[in-house]
Amino acid sequence: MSHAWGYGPTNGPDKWGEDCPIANGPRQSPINILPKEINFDPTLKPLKIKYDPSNAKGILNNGHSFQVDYEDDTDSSTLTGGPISGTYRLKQFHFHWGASDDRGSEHTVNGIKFPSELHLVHWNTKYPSFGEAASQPDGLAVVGVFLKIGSANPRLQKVLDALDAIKTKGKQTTFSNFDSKTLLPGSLDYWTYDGSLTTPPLFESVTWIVLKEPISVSPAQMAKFRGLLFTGDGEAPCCMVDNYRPCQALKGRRVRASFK
Ligand code: SG7
Ligand code: ZN
Repeated sequence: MSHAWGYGPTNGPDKWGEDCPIANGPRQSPINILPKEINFDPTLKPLKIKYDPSNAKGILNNGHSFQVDYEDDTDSSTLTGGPISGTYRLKQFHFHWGASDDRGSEHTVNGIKFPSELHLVHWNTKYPSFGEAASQPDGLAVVGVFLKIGSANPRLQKVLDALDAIKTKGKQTTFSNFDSKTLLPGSLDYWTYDGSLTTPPLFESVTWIVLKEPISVSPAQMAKFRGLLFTGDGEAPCCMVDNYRPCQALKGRRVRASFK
């Protein structure tokens, strides 16, 4: 791959291994979740999420997705409990989505793709920073939430309304007072397994926590995601769609469920 990674035919997931040999490693993500084969683990604790809406600071088109960034210099927005030990701080959230409603999620359930998947990225405060945590086996915890087509989700609207201001790669704007907890479904039941970042550098540093219950999004709201561009100002415009990595081999890993 002689150019930057992306999701196209010449720089997409099939080519990432050329620059990132870990692409074929033992704990890659995402995976297909087969609920019937997953054991309930009664030792798993409930997730504890404490988010401070005043920590949201900006929203950025990074050329692969868009992300809402949080101030992470104190323990004001944290994830604890669940499968993790210690305290993980919220760094950012972002989404993956398809060109149409029949695909877009990274994880799948019984082979079924959802139109989008939200990722809330947290880092383990036993390390000094996100950057240092990102390559450690217990460095990151990402909460994944599926989006399914249904009624319009009013809690997504503030995020979607900000997208006009960050249409092209590299654009960012302030984004404050947003409670990301409002994006979560009613139930925090989850599946969990040891995995990786789903984009280069594909570090095997993520404890994945995938929520069972999807949140809803309307077709018109999904269309709004697809109005973003992978490209920067002055480049031939290319719509930001299908920015998901396909499922990777389980390679003997055990997936556990927090619920029966
Ligand atoms: C998105 O997914 C971005 C990345 C993120 C990546 O493309 O939001 O964030 C940045 C800072 O570029 O990478 C290290 C990281 O969080 C992979 O994250 S994911 O594994 O949760 N999908
Ligand atoms: Zn992601």
